Amino acid sequence: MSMFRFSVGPWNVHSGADAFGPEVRSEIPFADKVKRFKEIGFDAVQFHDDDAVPDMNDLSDAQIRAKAKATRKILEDNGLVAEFVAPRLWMDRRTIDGGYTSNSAKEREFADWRSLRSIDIANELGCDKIVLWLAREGTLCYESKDAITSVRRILDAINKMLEYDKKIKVLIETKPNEPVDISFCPTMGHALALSAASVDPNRVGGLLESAHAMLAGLDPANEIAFALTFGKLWGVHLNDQNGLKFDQDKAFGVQNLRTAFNQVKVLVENNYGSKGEYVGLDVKAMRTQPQENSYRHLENSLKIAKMLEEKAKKFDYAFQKKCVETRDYEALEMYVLELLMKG
Ligand code: GLO
Ligand code: MG
Repeated sequence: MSMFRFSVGPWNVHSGADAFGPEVRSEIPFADKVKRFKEIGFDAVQFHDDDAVPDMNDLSDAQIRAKAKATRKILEDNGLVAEFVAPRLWMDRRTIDGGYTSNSAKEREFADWRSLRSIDIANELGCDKIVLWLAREGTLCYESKDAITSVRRILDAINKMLEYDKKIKVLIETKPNEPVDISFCPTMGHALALSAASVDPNRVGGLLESAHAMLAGLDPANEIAFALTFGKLWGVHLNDQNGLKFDQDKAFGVQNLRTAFNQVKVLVENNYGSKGEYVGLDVKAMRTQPQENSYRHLENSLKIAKMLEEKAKKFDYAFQKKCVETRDYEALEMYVLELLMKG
């Protein structure tokens, strides 16, 4: 039995379009995805604001709430709950140059509007977490934005959210690159600095995505541990990545099994989830996959996470202690590899 509860976003089942080619699978309706998520073994769904309320830019605040309520009904009918809502601040023409850090005051206003509506949607969905993936909060041209002003603008936006709703929590999902090569909030350390500087540090934490840490050249297990040290790990996006390439969102553990193991191990050791946190996935099927394999990467990731959880629970701490005492790290390393490779 897993000690974890798992979550997934509807964008994890997608048509396979990439920067170099169009869709290769057909879009699956949201309600169908939700039904399959439950069957596969998920407990909660992650949302972008417009996953829950499509075309929200054209709706009044009241209409947005009503539509979010209807989405909640779909979740409830399938025995699922919402984990978080993330304002999608990277798709609209008004966020071409970023949301909170856009050089245009009007565009920053739009970003704030989407953020506050995300809070309304979260309230209707019955969750208290807002995730900020700061996709375009950075720049492609260093001299085009003042870095200090930009960091302050991100902080101001977070403070506005905290003030708008006194119960909502903000989780910063860090990423060093893509779609911008120069990010204002690339790592967990940056997220926690923003948390500390906010008007309510107790309500600002982090969400660590494995691949994002790797793309920063960091160890995801250590990024997780860093946030756990301060009680700030409120979400994870487990996935995998083949080195410093484009953002791949590979199935969890398929590329770097030992690193995946250490992520699960640190979560297990620290009783992650005991305060209601979910183990979230953020994985994408390979573009080569036919329609009938639309969910296979999710099934595999879940299975791998649970298998690694079992391995972590079997970890021989007495042997580890002995190895540490004699500084026999070769033996310890071999033990870990055998633990992972033996059935
Ligand atoms: C992309 C991000 C993205 C976010 C999602 C929720 O690199 O990982 O998938 O996790 O938009 O904020
Ligand atoms: Mg993610």
